Amino acid sequence: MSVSKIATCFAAVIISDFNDDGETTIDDLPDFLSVFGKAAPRYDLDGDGTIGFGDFLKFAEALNSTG
Ligand SMILES: [Ca+2]
Ligand SMILES: [Ca+2]
Repeated sequence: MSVSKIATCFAAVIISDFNDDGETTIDDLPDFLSVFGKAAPRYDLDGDGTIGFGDFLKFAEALNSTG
């Protein structure tokens, strides 16, 4: 695995670690849902300005990548 690929993986996990416990798990989902449909940059994983389904997909990806 290349260094840049590892860095990308790592960033994806950190950005979706909403409860700051160091990893993306199902425990981060309640925090995410609490801002669904609102403007919350911390949770805006796809960068479109609001929290929506696109962000949920990114979260699900990060969840999968952590196994
Ligand atoms: Ca977490
Ligand atoms: Ca978004």
